[in-house]
Amino acid sequence: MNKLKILICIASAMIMATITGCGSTSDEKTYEQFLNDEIELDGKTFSEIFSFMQEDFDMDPTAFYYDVDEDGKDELLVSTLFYGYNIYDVRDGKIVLLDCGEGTAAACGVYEGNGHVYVSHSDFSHSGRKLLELTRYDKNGNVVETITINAEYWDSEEDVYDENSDFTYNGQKITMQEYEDYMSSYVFIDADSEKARPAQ
Ligand SMILES: [Ca+2]
Repeated sequence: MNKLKILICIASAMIMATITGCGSTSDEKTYEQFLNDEIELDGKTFSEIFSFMQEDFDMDPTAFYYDVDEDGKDELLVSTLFYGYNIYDVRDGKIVLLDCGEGTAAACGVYEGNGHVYVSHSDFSHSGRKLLELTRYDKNGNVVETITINAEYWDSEEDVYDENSDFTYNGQKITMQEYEDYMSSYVFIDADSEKARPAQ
């Protein structure tokens, strides 16, 4: 290799390192600015969005990073306890809300299983039903797969399911064993999970 070729190699390696480095650090910087109330989302700061946590539950939300859409870059997850997670992504340098809970009947979470990461909406807190909907997003926020795994037992006096309850997977009837096999194949992701990183 002559001198010029070596120089070109070094120069292009440096440019690549700068581009990749800037890409990930600027996303992280945007999340940090959001967490520090330095930027707003829809006219509200982080503290304003989550002020209900102090008012209703007398506690602060916990925030952590996890790659929810499998693009190699972490999203910001903010746990709101009863409503589950608010999940934020950075697109074109701006913070966006990818998904969130809709009350306790559709609390938002994240599961890993079936070789993928899914955003969940679930109702495990009301009687007569355990409903789970898993949504897989791509990096642009488009839904690429949806799975529903439900158990319904409206007439159970003890509020527990048994072999005679209604179990479905994507609307198709399944057995209790199949239901439990599906449920145990998905692992819930929280701030203590292996690939999660604390955000504050
Ligand atoms: Ca990601």
